[in-house]
Amino acid sequence: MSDRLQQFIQLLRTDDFMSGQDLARKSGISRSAIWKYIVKLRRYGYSIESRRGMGYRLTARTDLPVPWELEEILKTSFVGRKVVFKESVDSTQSLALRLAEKGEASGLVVIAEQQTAGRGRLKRKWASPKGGLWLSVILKPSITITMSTMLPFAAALAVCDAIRESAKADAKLKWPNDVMISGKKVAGILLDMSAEADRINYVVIGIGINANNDTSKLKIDRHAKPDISSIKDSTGKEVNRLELAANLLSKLEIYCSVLEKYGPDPIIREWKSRSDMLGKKITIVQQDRTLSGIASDIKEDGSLVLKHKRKEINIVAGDIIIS
Ligand code: BT5
Repeated sequence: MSDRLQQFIQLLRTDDFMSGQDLARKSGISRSAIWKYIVKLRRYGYSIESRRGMGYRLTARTDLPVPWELEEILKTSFVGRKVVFKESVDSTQSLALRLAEKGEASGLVVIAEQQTAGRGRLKRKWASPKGGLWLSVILKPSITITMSTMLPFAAALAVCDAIRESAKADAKLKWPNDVMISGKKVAGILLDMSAEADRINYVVIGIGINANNDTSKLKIDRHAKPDISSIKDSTGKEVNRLELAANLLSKLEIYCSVLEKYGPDPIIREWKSRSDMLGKKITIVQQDRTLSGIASDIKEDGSLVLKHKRKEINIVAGDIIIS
């Protein structure tokens, strides 16, 4: 986004209508290009009133987390200080991985208004139409490879807290990486990592939040459909995605630095306090087996302890159904 467009938005923000001529003069954009800028901003979700003989006036700002708006409200020191925004992309995760491979710094965030090939864990598809919040963050944390299993937990905490704050919804956590409202999945987390010997080169944390998208229209695997929702569908109100994203990025920065400084304990403690599945009867669906029992604890490595026929079994992967 050029500085010119940013300046253009500043000019439109003034209370009065501004003529095309004045806009052109003050922004340095040619008169013939003014209309193109107006169309572009409207496409990004800005409401701009135009009146014959009077000019243009900004009546509502966008709620999309575009870099120039995020920059104004972000309170982080490095996460989100550089943002790549796409109206449409195959997957923010794939793009962020390519950028990380090229040497982009820790904290870079890729955000898309929609994804055409969004992905979940185990190469599953992640439906990502307009209205949601789809983003990936490059991080280079100073932690051991073993401790990296805690990163999705730190990210889930950040998502949970950001939803609680920005949407005033009672978000809860479900193992391993789901964020739920009223028992329905509203967000998921994905972790990709590049490491050598005992050193992490970088990780890319992908976060998908059904914010204002209509989940009844999502094209996803049939089995998961009854258990999913969006923030809007579950609260009845749209959430401001710009505020949600800013909140999320600052909490992600905080929880990752907690992990770096103090290790897994505080992350697991906070995670447990936002989850209501411990002590409940659950069924774990894994690729080759299904197990039922009581979810009894989360261990330091992020594995779930399942009490099954008087035995304790450590579960490292799987999908959970809470009875
Ligand atoms: C996840 O996988 O929950 C991780 C999702 C991560 C998505 C983000 S979006 C930004 C970044 N870029 C990407 O390409 N990905 C990340 P998992 O637990 O495996 O859940 C996947 C399953 O959830 C699918 O098999 C579907 O059944 C279901 N699903 C698909 N789209 C969904 C949606 N929008 N909301 C809820 N469930 C969905």
